[in-house]
Amino acid sequence: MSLCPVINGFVSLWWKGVKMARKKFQQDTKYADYDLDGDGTITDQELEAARQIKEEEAELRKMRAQRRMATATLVAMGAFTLAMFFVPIERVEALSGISDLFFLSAAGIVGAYMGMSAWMSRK
Ligand SMILES: [Ca+2]
Repeated sequence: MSLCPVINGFVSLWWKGVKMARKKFQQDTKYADYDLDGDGTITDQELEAARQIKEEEAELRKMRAQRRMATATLVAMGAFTLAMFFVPIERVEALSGISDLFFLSAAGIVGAYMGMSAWMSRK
């Protein structure tokens, strides 16, 4: 029976390989949603699709944030202009340096957003 330890060694090695090849997700894993077709197995294709979906969502969030920033800048420009009608003229003259800078930089932000969205839609 001198062969027995050798065979045992091979069997345990094989079993180790089998256990390593068969991976399982933990109970209630956060990756459960990645099983897109619901067959209980998360394939490489499903993981890849989930990664692409996440990337797309991140891109959409970024674009929404930029659109909100441009919208807020436009609204602020309008509000600033409207406020000029109600502010005494000497204050307007005192603030003229700031308001010039404000309008230039706000127009830059809105223009950059518009140019970037036009460039992105062409791509
Ligand atoms: Ca699946």
